[in-house]
Amino acid sequence: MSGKLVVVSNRIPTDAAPSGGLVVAVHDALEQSGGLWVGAHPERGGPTDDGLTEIARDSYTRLAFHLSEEEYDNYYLGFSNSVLWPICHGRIDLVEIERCHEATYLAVNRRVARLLAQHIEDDDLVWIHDYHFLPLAQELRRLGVRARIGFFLHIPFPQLSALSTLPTPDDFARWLAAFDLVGLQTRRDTARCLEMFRADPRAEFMPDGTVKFHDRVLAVRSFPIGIEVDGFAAAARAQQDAADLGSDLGDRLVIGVDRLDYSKGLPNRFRAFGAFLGARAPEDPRASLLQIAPPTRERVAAYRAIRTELEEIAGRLNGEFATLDWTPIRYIHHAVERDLLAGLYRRSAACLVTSLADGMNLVAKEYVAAQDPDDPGVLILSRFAGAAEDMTDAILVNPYDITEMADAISTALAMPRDERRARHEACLAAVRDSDVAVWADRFVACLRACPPTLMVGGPG
Ligand code: ADQ
Repeated sequence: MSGKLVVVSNRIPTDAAPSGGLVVAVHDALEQSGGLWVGAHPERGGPTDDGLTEIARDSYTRLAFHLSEEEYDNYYLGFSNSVLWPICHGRIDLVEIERCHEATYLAVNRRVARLLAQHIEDDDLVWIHDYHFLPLAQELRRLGVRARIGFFLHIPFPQLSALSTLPTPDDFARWLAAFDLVGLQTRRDTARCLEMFRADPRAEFMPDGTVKFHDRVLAVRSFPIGIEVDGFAAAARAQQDAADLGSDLGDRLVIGVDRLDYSKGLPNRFRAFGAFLGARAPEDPRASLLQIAPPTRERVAAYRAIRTELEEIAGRLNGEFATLDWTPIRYIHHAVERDLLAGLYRRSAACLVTSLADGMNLVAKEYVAAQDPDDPGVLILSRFAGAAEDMTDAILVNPYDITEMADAISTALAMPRDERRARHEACLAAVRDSDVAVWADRFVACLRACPPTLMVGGPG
């Protein structure tokens, strides 16, 4: 029998009843096993070396570490989001290397390890999430932690050549090798991770496919993340029954929902919608694009630039195509409440997901789950989103090809009902296979099955 589950993620829910797919799945897993959830305190500026602050205790406990303003700038906006995020998303042109950012990233991980280690017993399972904590297992091992430690990377695994952009490229493999299990979103990401170890003279492949790295052995597997399918579908149905979701949105609504991030391919999406508008005959029915994209990480220059670029394109296209009673592109800059979002998906004839790189993309899965199976809308999905690996019955597009995306919009809006139903059924089956509860159970079971860690310390 294993001990408790210990989860570490940058964001930690502060509500008694958390909402949102991932948060709900982790919450449910912790309710079953009891344990701890550790993350950054939502308010910055508290004491940074004063232990972990308890923010909730029920069937499990939530603990937070504090970040100073400077740490937030250097660790979160700096190394995490101006080095690791662009490297993992194939945008090495946007990497901003600052020695003090890297130093703070390592220092925050060292401090979190010190605060966390006192709460971990040998038979616990520790599950660490995402690129903010790549060196955390190495730091925990240095402190003598022997528990099984797993890592899940929510974003794409970087290409080997992009890793050379890191200030100290050899660190990446060493950080990962301190975990017992490395979980990735897709088979493609798993192949990239194994390729990195294959190219590393410090690594050796074992007959069972695990990787030996100095004195440690780790497993690398894919665990495609999903959503809470039934809950989301029920919310979409309830919205349709309960509310008139803006009748002035028009009949042929195309929806896009994203954080405003350069990885989501938004400028090309707008250009493709413009090309679709340009190609339509005057007697064709009108279609509108509803784009919901709240800005994030606005203190990073690349995020400010994408916002300006999008506003320019939307303004230009509306100037060219709008009429007194029709605005072809509606662009909303704020988050929309989840139930309303579910209803908007259900009301939309098509959804555009055009990521240039994306770990999975949950919007694609939410859109499919929200549809009326009898009269479903059509998902247009970038083949560079992790979701495309299993949702092959969506209309798959190359997000760099404006004409192909414009054609896909026409095809989706004209698609006969039988074809829409058949494609939707196949996509929904893929979404069900990766339901978020299944995802969490599979990861935890796989971590529990890892052989116990005999040696601590190890490399570096
Ligand atoms: P994200 O990059 O944030 O996630 P995504 O997977 O699409 O991308 O998840 C976004 C979530 O936020 C969805 O649940 C969506 O509904 C919600 N959301 C986005 N914009 C919203 C808005 N304006 N209003 C309300 N809700 C909004 C990262 C990785 C992804 C990976 C996930 C999960 O980049 O590739 O799929 O983690 O692992």
